[in-house]
Amino acid sequence: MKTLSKSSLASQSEQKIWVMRQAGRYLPEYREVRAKAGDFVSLCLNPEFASEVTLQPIRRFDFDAAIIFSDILMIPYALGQKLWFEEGEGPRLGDAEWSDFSAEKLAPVYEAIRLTRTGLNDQKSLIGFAGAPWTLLVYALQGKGGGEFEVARKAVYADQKDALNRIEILTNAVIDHLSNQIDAGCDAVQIFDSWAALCPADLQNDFIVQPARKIVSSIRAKHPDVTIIAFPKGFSDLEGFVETVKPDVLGCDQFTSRKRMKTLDCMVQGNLDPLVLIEGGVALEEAIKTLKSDMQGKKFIFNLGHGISKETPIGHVETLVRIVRS
Ligand code: 1CP
Repeated sequence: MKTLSKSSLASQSEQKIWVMRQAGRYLPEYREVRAKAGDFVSLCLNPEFASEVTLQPIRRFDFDAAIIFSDILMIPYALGQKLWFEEGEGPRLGDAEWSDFSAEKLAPVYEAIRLTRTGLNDQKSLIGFAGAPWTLLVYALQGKGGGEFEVARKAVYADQKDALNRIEILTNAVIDHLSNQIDAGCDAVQIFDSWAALCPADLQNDFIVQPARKIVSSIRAKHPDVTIIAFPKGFSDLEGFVETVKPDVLGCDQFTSRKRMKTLDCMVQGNLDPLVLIEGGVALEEAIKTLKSDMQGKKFIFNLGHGISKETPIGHVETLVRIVRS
């Protein structure tokens, strides 16, 4: 029985924990492999390196699940958009002139999953992931992150028909990419809608909720045993989202109240502030214990409210795992 399998989560015998962006720059062993790979995109597309950095946080912290090392921007890349990494800044995308989704271009990701499954303890879950269509759309139209995606959000109003057409292309690409990851060995998937908070109320149904509903129902129809986690970060109508999309687990950011998390009609994950993990000390111990006790009686996967920061001391992550399991 895998750690994040539906039956294991249903029994909730032990508190499960993993951390978003658990492979990354806060680990010296990651920085070493990253330097060997040369640049970030080459790291994502090298199966041996990608598998190695996926396993590093499991070896160090014994998290309950591994998440395959890749990036949400691999989907625009597979649609033919140029992708590169501006050193010291972040990922950049070229013009959004797309062709058909090419699973072939993502073959190294699927190979990395097969390698990782072989190297991972049989009991541990391996999570595959994709960006949600809305978040992918704003990156694809803006070409980079860093702001509030004003260029992309205006482009959506300038030609809403084109934007909706792109949402459909992205939705189908997400379904294909998640299915391929499951076929390669992932037993759980997470859909990151990191910029759901930037979607205005009148567009939320078409750009966020319906695409997510289609992704979840398609994956569930093909792979009924796979645990599906949705993370619509900062989305205003979480209740409506859960009711329509029906994920197995809803990821909650650090701003979601515990009262609200407890009343949502599915299992929940996340909510610890990444900043308190950087701060450490008594503040961290208190925060972990409070979250643990607040979630008593609710099916809950321990995680952060957003990705771990590169400034996070390794000792604080060790403290986190120790207190959660105590
Ligand atoms: O080494 C480096 O300098 C690259 C930093 C980095 C890393 C470690 C990037 C560039 N991506 C990743 C890996 C990554 N990205 C994972 C790995 C698996 C894990 O251990 O969790 C995952 C799940 C992602 C997903 C991802 N990429 C998201 C969604 C999650 C989130 O944090 O909201 C987003 C928004 C991206 C885009 C992206 N890729 C990288 C950066 C720095 C960014 C953010 C760009 C921006 O908005 O400015």
